[in-house]
Parts: sequence; C-alpha cells; structure tokens
Amino acid sequence: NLNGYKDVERKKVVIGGMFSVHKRIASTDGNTSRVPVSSGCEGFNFRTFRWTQTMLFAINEINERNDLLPETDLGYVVYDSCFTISKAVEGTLTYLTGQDEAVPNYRCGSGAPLAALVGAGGSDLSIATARILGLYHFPQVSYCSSCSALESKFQFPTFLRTIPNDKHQSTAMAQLVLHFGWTWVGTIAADDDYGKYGIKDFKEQVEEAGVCISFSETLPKVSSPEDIQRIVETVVESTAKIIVVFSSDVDLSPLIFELLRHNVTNRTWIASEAWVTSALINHPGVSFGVKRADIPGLQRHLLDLDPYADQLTEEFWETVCLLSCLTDLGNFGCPLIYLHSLTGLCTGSESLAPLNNTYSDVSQLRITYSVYKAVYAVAHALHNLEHCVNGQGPFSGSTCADITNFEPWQLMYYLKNVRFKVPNTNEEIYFTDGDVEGFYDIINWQVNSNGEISYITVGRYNGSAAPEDRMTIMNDSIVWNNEMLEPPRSVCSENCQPGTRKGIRQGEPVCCFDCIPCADGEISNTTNARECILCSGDYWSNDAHDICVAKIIEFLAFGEPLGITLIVISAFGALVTIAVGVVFVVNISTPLVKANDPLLSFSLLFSLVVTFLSSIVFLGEPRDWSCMTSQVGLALGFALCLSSIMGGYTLNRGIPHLCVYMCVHCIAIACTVWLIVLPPHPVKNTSAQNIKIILECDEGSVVFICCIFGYDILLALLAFIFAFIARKLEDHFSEAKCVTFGMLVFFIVWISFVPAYLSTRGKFMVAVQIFAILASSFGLLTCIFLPKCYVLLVKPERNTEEMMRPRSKPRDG
Ligand code: TCR
Repeated sequence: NLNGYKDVERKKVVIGGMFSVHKRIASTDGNTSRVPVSSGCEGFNFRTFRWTQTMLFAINEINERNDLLPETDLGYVVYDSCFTISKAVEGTLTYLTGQDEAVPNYRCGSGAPLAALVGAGGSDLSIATARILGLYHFPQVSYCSSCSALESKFQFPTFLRTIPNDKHQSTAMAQLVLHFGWTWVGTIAADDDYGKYGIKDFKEQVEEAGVCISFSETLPKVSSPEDIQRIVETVVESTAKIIVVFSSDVDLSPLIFELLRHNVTNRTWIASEAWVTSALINHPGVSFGVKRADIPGLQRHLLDLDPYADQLTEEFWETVCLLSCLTDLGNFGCPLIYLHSLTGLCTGSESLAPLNNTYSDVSQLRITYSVYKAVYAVAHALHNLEHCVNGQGPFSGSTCADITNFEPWQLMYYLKNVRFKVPNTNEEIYFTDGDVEGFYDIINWQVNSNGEISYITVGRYNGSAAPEDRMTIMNDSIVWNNEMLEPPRSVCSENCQPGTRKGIRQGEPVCCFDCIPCADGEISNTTNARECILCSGDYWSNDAHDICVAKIIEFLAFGEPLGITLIVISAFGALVTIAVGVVFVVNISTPLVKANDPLLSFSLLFSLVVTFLSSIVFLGEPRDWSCMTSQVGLALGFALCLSSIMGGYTLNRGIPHLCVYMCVHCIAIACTVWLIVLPPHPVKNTSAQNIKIILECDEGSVVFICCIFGYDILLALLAFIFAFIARKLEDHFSEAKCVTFGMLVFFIVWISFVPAYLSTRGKFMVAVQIFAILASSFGLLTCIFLPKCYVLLVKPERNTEEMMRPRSKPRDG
C-alpha cells in the first residue's frame, strides 16, 4: 500500500493509528470451556471509517511530497478500538510488542521502527492507552480525545492532541447559556470521561453564575432500555427547554430515537462538538464544532477505495451494499435474490461515486481535519528528527537521533517542539503543553424546506482571546426550534415583577421561586427583589406596590361641597339668631320681652351666635389657633347658653345674672388653665387609615376636655330639670314647655352624636360634630325663640300685660 516503496535505501517508519471503526464489541456466549478468543466487533461506523481513510490519505500525500520526509517512507498500522477500552488496550499492547496474532486489522511495512500512535478516538480510550504508552515514553497524538483530564502532563507525559481541550468548550457552552439568559437547563452526559468532565466543567461555571440545573442524566454505555426510558421520563417531566449534551452520537442515538418516538420535539439541544454533524435529529439546535477545513483530493481518495484492500474495506463494501439494497438508496446493482444473504451481495466492481452517506460527505470535515493534522504533526516531527545536524542536536553531547533507529522519547522531543503550517489551510500548528488553541465554530443546525439539515456557522469562540471578546455570535442568523425567531426561554420561574418579591420554595433550586405580592404599605421597585421595602412615615404603597406615594392629606376643607354647606348653614343660623336679637331689641319694651329677663335672652342669643360661629372654626386645615378656639368657643358657648336657660328659672330675680356669671366664670377659668397647661394642637394622624394622613386636633388632655364638656352636660341636665319642674307653672306661652322640649332635642342630638361620631373616620368626624352643634343650636333656637317671634311679629295683639299673666284660674272667682 505504500507509494514509492521500492529501493532498499529508502528508510521506513511506521505510524500507528487507532480508530473506533466499529461501535461496540460483539457479545460473547459466555462459554468458559473453550479457549477464549479476543471478541469481535459489530456496528460499522462510516464516519470513523472516513477518519481512518483520511490517515491513509495523509500518509500517501506525505510520501508523495519531496519536501517532507523526502528520503523516508511512512508506513502505518491501524487498529480498531471498537469504542471499547479493552480493545484499545489490546491494540496498544499489540502495537508495542509487535505480537501480531491479536491484530485483527492490517499492517504494512513491518520491521520498520514504530514512530507514534495517532489515536485512540474517545477520551476514555486515550486515557487507557496513554497510560501504557507513557510508561515507554511513547508519543501519542490524538485527533479527538478532548477530555480536560488528559491535560495533566504528570499522568500523561507523552500525550498530545490536535483537538482543543474541552475546558474551552465547557466555558463556551456556559457563556452561550448565559448569553441567552437561560437559567434552567438540563444536562445529559455520556458515561465516559468526555461526558463526565465536560458536563462537570460546564456545571461549575454556570452554577457559579446563578443558573440552575433541572436534571443531570448520564447515558448508559451499554445499551439499557430501562435507563433510556428513565431519562426520557425525566426529560419529559422537566420544564427546562434547554438541554446541554456532552456525548458522542453513538451513545446518544438510542435516547434521541426514544425521545422522537415520544414526540418530544420542543426542546432545544445545545450539543458538544462530538454530536455536531451527525444528523440524528431533524429540528434546529446549536452546537460547537472544531475547526473545519476542506482537504482537496480527499473525496477522490475516499471514493477510489479498493474493496479488496483489507478486511475493513471489504466489510465497508458489504455494509454499503446491504444498506443500499435495503433502503433502495444506492445505485449499487443489488440483485433481489441476495437480499437475505450478507456475503456476496456486491461484486466489488461497483462505483462508489453515487454513494451519498456519512462516509463520502466531505462538507463538514472537522475531526477528519484533526486526523489530518495529527498525521502531519508526526511527519513534521520525524522530518525534523531526520534533518538534525550532527553536533547541533538537542540531545546530550549535542547529538542527533537516527531515523532508522531512534528511541520514542527522542521523537517525543521533536513532537513537543514541532511548529508547522497545514497544507492548503495554512493553519499553524504547535503544541502548548500538548494542547492546541481552543477555537470553535458555533453551529446552528437548520432544517430546510426539503427536510434536509444544513449546518450554518453562526458564531465563533476563541479560548485564547481576552475574556470579553472570546465569543462572537450572530443572534439573528440562528434558527430556533420554535416558530418565533427568538431564542427559547428556559427559566424555572419567571422573573418577579416590581410589586412582588421572591419567595423561596423549600427544597427546590434557587431558580425556582414564587412571586409573593408585597403587603400594603410595602413596595418593591426592582425585578426579582428579595425583600419588600416598607414605605416610610408619610408615604404609602400605590396599588401596584411598586412605588411609595405620599399619603393623601385629609381634612374638611372650606372649599369642598360639604364644607360650603356647613358654612352656609351655620352662617344662616348665626344670622337668624342675630335677627331674633334685633326683633327683641325693637320690641324691648313690650311685655313679652320684658316678661323674661331680657339680659338673659340676649346672653342666650349671643351664646347661640357663638356656638354657630364656633362650628365654622372646626372646618379648614387645623392650626394651633383653630384647635384652641373651636373647642373652647364651643364649650364656653354652650356653658353660656345652658346657664342662661337655667338662670331663667332660678327663683329669685337678681340671682340669675350671678348664677350665669358664676357658671361661665368657672368654665372660663378651666379653659384658660387647659389652654395654658395642655393646649389642643394640630396633629397628623397616620394610624387611623393607612393611605391617608388625617389632619386633626389633638385635644391635649382627655381629662380636661371631659371635665369641660362634663360640666356642660351638668348644666344641661340642671337646665332640663329646672325647665321640667317649671313646665307646670303655666304661662301664656308655655315657655317652660318649649324649653323642656328644646332641651330634649338637645339631648337627643348629642346622644345620637356619640355613636355616629365613633363610627366615622377622618373628615367626616368633624362633619358629624358640626352637624351636632348646628342641630342642637337650631333646636334650642327654634324651641325657645320661634313661639316668641311668632307673637312679636305675627300676633302683636297678643303681646299684652294681660296675656303675660299666668293662665291659672282666678283665685277669687
Ligand atoms: N471528543 C470526544 C469523542 C469525540 C467524538 C467526536 C466521537 C469528539 N468528537 C465526534 C465521535 C464523533 C470529541 C472524547 O471522547 O474526547
């Protein structure tokens, strides 16, 4: 198989390759009575077979070149690791020992020195092989083992790779999740080092940023329908719309098929690189991909395959053949009679050109390109080793190594320090601690109208750039797995709007919470507030509970309808009283006016004017002066009024004035003391009603006000009793009866005032109070003065001495 491999002078070096061409090892029958044999493999994988062919292609290309290893031919030996650690270990041992018997595959150019191993596929396989190869300082260049655990040079001293370390990818995924504001994601990892380390790094980073993991599942390595079923249930039950996957397609496909069977299609997959270009699912998702490149000539090489070259190519041919028969896809001649037999389906002379499957698809060469680079890295290292100038060599005594007979550690030295440009792409490759740069494409799978999947690069991630410019992403070019062109939302609980606060749910992740409305008087003005803030003193929450608004200030204003009405009524009352006074003055000399002590009548009228007017002072915004005058005016007014009424019945003329004077004097002194010691003053009452500040008068001292009005009540009772007793002493105008009646009205008004007053709030309390004052004053005014005015104005003829006399029966018949 080697080109230009004719003369004896040409030097030969063999490179090992390890690929998982099969998907698993065949199960054994468990019979222990026979000589055990290495288990066979099954499940031919077209994709990895393409990688294998790429290695051969690269080796051919290098052998044909005159500038790279011009005097040396590269040979190869390829092992199939069957996706299994034991097979990979077996291959490594075979490679190191040269014991061919266990080699199921092919080898060319035996006898030549073994240079390095290109492989071994998945990370778990590489970890196993790297431990063995490390023992012998044997270089290994991996094209697809990306696990971050392999970065430890202490454990894996001779391991290098041309695929970026997964720690970059985990960071990139975390950034992507944060970029779209997803705080509720599920994760699925393969049950190998790749999946476990990748997801672990991802989780650490997103959790630090406050993202919560809804579920975290591990895919079974060995097919297990129960496990798959369990994972499907978890995925279906979870409310997370975003699922982050770290797994290769081989491990993931059983789950995907099961999910599709359950019609779970409304999830968005964020896939790690290993899944990217395998068309498993036909709805949009986002994935990462390592550098892609075109490799000219590769497709021709792939299609020029010689079916009889070796076992693997034969198996490939048969598999393609069978598949195209079964699905009637291919243009392979496929006689129906062969349908049921596996061998002999095809003749081997068919053309692969019309073949259209993963094997021949060279549009997304990513890992393939990585294989290509790995082979070139080894070739360049060998080239440098070969072209070492003696005396200037890197080894002790400035010696060089001999390409026909070198030690593995010597090649390792060159591999570590290799620096070259990949043909065509001109990408510069060098290893820093065995790793290459963390560069990824962000790929969006889009489904076009024919149902075909296309892979569109929508962004880049460069792990070696400054943190803020690592990721560039074109949000608008992404097609999401929903009808809207917007990224899906994936949160456990929607944000708490202003006016509510977050309430934790016991035993659930922090991203899941309830939004609890703020209590009255408390607000929150940010989204996702943890606490509500209490509004201070004069402020109260608005209806939406998102701002504190100044409380409404309440008092009974002059200008409002109720205020105006009250003013009009009391002014009217005062005017009527004055008018009555005028009528009395005009008729001062008439018997009716003289019958009672006119002075008492005038003091009574004056006191009524005072009470009428004092009611006006209750209105308006309370001030120091108004608080003082309103209560005192009222108390004094009533005291004068009631004592005047009472005075009218005191037996002896002459005493009444003294009596009135004494009564008023007492209360005047009490009021003065009150005003000096504990004066009433305006206060803001914020406790009565939450949303209002009531401006009112604080009476200063309850004791004082009780005493003063208690005194008024006492006077009222005395006045009533006197009038009641005197009502029998009939006079022409039933004066005493009228007064009794007036006093009754007075009591009724004030008794009903108490419950009315206590059951109202704010400005209506004031209104009730004013009503009571007006009603009682009008009651007295009408009952005492209306009959008299009637006589004075309407029936002046009755106003005679004669009529004034009591209507008692004449004593002397
Ligand atoms: N690293 C994975 C295996 C893997 C893979 C792939 C397998 C990668 N990319 C593509 C199949 C197809 C990346 C590992 O195990 O390290």
